[in-house]
Amino acid sequence: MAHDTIVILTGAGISAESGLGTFRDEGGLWAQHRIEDVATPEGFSRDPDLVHNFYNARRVQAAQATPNAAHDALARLERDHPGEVLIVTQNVDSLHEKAGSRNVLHMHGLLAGALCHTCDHRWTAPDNMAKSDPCPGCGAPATRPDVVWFGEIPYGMDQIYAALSKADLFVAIGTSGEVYPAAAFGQEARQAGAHTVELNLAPSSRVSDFAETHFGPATRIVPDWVA
Ligand code: BJW
Repeated sequence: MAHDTIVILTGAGISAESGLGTFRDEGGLWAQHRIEDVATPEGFSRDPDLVHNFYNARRVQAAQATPNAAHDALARLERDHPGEVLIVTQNVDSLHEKAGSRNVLHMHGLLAGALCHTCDHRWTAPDNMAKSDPCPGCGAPATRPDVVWFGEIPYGMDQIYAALSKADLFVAIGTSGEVYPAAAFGQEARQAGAHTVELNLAPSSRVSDFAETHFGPATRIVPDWVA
C-alpha cells in the first residue's frame, strides 16, 4: 500500500466481536434505551442518575473487553506505516489503544473520562461516577461522562477536517453512516481526492461515497484488507 496519509474512521461495528453492543443493529443499545434520555444534555439535566447508570455499566463492560483481530490489524498498519495513519474513532471504548494504536482521536469522547459540567476540567473516570462527585478542579458537584451527546460538538474537528483534506486514503469501518458529522467524512475525503473504502458487515447508508467496499465481519475483512 503506497499512501502518505491514511485516515481510518471506526464505529461500533469494529468492537462488536469484542462483545460490545452496537447502537442501531437489531437488539442494539438504542433498542434498549431512549436516545433522548441517555445521550443528550437535556436527558442528563432531567435525570443524571439514569445517565450515569447507563455509562457506569458500559464502562465496566468496556474495561473487561479485549481488542479483536480488526483492532490488531489497524495497530499493525500504523506500525508498518509510521506517521501515516490517523484513526478517528466514534467509539468511547479504548480498544484501539489496548491493541497498540497510538495516533487515535476519540471524536465522541471516552468512557474512561470524567468531565466537569461547570469548568470543563477533565480527569480519569471513577468506577461508579455520579453527578455529585466533586470536580477535582473547581469542586463543583457537576460530574458527567466525557462523551459527546447529540447536539454537542464532537472533539478534534479542526484536526479531522485538516486530515481529510490531505488524505490519500480514507477507510470507514463498522459505522452505519447515520450520525453526522462523521457520516459525511467519506464524501469530504473523496471530494478532496482520497481513495475511499468501506469495510462493514453490510452496506451503510453512505455506501455510495465509497469507491471500494468489502462486506463481512470486521475480524475477517479488516485483517484481509490490511494484509
Ligand atoms: C459490523 C459488525 C461486525 C455490526 N463487523 N461491522 C439532521 C440532519 C443532519 C444532522 C443532524 C440532523 N439533526 C441533528 C443532526 C446532528 C446530529 C445527528 O447526526 N443526528 C442524526 C441522528 C440525524 N449529530 C450531532 O448532534 C453531533 N454533533 C453535531 O453535529 O454538532 C454540530 C457540529 C459538527 C461539526 C462541526 C461543528 C458543529 C453529535 C453526535 C454525537 C453522537 N453521540 C453518540 C453517543 C456517544 C457516547 C456513547 O457511546 O454513548 O455516538 S450516538 C452513537 O452513534 C455514538 C456513536 O459513535 C454514533 C455512531 O454510531 P455507529 O458507530 O455508526 O454505530 P451503529 O450502531 O449506528 O452502526 C454499527 C455499524 O456496525 C453498522 O453499520 C453495522 O453494519 C456494523 N457492524 N457488526 C463489521 N461484526
